[in-house]
Order: sequence, then structure tokens, then C-alpha cells
Amino acid sequence: MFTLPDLPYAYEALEPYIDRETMHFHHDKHHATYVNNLNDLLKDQQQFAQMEIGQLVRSFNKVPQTTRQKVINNAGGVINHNHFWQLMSPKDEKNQPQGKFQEAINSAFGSLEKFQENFTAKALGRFGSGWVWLIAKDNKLEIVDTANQDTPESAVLPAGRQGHRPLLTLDVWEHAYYLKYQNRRADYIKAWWNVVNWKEVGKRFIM
Ligand code: MN3
Repeated sequence: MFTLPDLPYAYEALEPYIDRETMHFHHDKHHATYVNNLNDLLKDQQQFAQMEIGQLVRSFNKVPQTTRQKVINNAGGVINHNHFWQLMSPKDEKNQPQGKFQEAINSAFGSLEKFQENFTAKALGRFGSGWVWLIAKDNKLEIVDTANQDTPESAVLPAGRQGHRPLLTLDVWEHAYYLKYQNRRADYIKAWWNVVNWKEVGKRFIM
């Protein structure tokens, strides 16, 4: 059975950038629903229900066709939000890219500012619901986006997009920002940069 992890900080910890009410709805309702739906879908398929979520996401091609798309949607919803909560933390000026990760950002994008510009452009350009990612493959950095709850770790993304390791991700579904920012996705993205947990991103890069 899959479980809903607690937030690694208080619901109000990311204010004023991400408000307490949004965090409650997003974690306690949206994320919880993906967990419940996934458990429900797999209740008669123990071989999948017993997997770690990451293992399940890499095994979508083995899930029976009849439920596969629903499992993809809900397992993606589970793992993507698991990443998202861990990759934020209360604003801290000292929490910045460092060491080898900082060097990799500079070499791939020119500077942190340039990286943030490119990532923001990708997030604004994502039509409808989805996610934007900084991924690493062979420690090469790349910005990609995915539709709905698709995840870069999935085994069923198009060739060349498989098995990528997510370092950073941003949820651009309207439920992630509508209560505070309504239709102003750009304002949400700008605010979100204040609460990126670079320490965690760097740890994922070195791993
Ligand atoms: Mn969400």
C-alpha cells in the first residue's frame, strides 16, 4: 500500500510565497486523492501494490492495459508530489546552489539566473496542466516539461526521455496556485523561486 508522506515542514512554513490554505488543499486533498486512487486501483494486483513508488513508475509497461493509464496518472500524481514537497523549504538566503552542482548549472546554462529564466519560460509555456523539471542523465543537466502527471522517471515516456533523474520540479497545475494567485502563473513561479530547497537539489545531483 502507498502512503501519503507528511510535509517536511509546517503548512505555513512557505508563506508568504505559498500560503497555508493552498498547502492544506494541495497536500491533504489533491496528493491524498492520488494515493487513495492508486491503492484502490491496485488492491487486486499485489505484485504492483507492494512495489516502492519509484519501482512502480519504472514498471508501467508491465501493468495490464485495462488499468494502465489510470495507474500512470495516479502513481505519477503520488511520486511527483513526493518530490515537490521535498524540493521546497522555508526561505533561507544561504540555501543556494554550491560546489559541483553550481558548476554544472553554470556550465549547462551560463549562470543560475539564466537557468531560472529558461526554467521559468518552460513553466509558462506548459499548456494546461503539468510539471517542469530539471533532470540529470549521466550528470548532464536538462530542463524538460511533462503533461498531466507524467514523470521523467517513467518507463513509458517516448524514447530518449526514459529514466531521467529528477533534481528539481515545479507543479504548474492550477490547483498549485489558484487560491492565492488565481490565473497569474507567472507570479506563482516568481514567488516559488524563494522557497526552492537548493540543498536538496544539490544532494540529488551528487548522488
Ligand atoms: Mn499538484
